[in-house]
Amino acid sequence: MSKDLHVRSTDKFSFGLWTVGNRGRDPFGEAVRPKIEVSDMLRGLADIGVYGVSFHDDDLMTFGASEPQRRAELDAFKKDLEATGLKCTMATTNLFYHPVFKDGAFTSNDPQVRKYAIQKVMRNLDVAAELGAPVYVFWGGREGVESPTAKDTRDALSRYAEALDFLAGYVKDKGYDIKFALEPKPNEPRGDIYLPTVGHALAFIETLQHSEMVGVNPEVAHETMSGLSFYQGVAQAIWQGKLFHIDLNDQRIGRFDQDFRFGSEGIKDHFFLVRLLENSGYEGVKHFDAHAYRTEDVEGVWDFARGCIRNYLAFAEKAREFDADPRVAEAMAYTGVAELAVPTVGPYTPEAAAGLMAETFDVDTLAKRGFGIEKLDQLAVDHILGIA
Ligand code: DIG
Ligand code: MN
Ligand code: MN
Repeated sequence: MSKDLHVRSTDKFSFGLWTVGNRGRDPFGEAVRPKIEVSDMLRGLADIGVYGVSFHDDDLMTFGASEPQRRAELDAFKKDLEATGLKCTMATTNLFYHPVFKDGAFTSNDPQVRKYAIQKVMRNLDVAAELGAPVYVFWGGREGVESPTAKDTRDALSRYAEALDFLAGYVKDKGYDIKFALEPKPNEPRGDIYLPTVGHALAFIETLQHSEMVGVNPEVAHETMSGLSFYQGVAQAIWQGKLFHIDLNDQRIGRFDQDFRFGSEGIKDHFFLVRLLENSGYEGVKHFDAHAYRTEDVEGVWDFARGCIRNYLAFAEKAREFDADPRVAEAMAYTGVAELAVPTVGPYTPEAAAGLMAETFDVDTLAKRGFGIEKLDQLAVDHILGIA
């Protein structure tokens, strides 16, 4: 009998409309599932304890629709939110599906396309503000190249920064309570995508005019595609106060963007990721940007959604058990985990430098120390496997 795991009010799980709405189309095959109406999505998500939903403009309002039709579609969504109690926790723009964006949106070589992209975001920022979405994500899926001859990267990054600065100015001018979160990805659909990793994005943000309102939205699959540790990228984003949102899913390294159910692949990685999110004071939503296997029918889609939540809750429970285990505290003390939190020399002063210079170190004895990390890591694996 599977163990019951219950969603807590503090969990704040959220899903993109495009996740449970994914119909299973892929580059090699047609859709395999019928369209799920937005109202049915919201009811289904509310039924499994979800807190919020996110959307691309075109997920919600028909591309190219008249203002009255957009308004009608938006009002219907607002009614569904009210009926289900779900919050709108993030909004974003589809700047990747329509052929007009084939050479990029903010970084298209065509200035008319660049202007249209910025206008498309402005229109959806108005919608995001109306729905109370606190975070606006920018995933630049088409911002990149196949051939380096096509764009001077320095110009592309300047246009990217210019667009974000202009849009941040729009948000401030309108008085919207919205923060921006950049979502890195190394490639796919473009041969190379700008801002490919959390590190690139964090460095880029510091060049922006309103950097204080711009953070990152790291995605498990994307950082893993780069061969990097998602956990380490999230930890640095938290350390820099820039984890504004997060895309949880799963991925096997060296493959296309799989967007698997959270917890279906990286068991140990996600144990430590969830422990970090739970212990770091991260107050944002736990957003799933994933979709069911193409093999699934609509019932399988809800198995997928429940599985994302179940796995997060399971990792959170195991992390609590791990941190409550006195053997773990003892092993951590031996390893010196808490010692790393102690400053080494503190701020520079000539006196501190002179004092350090005068110190002597018994390097041979220091070199002999064992840190006991095998024992500590095995305790983590024991807890993950339920054999602690
Ligand atoms: C893909 O990982 C991207 C798009 O689905 C969307 O723009 C963003 C929102 O989390 N993730
Ligand atoms: Mn992805
Ligand atoms: Mn994503």
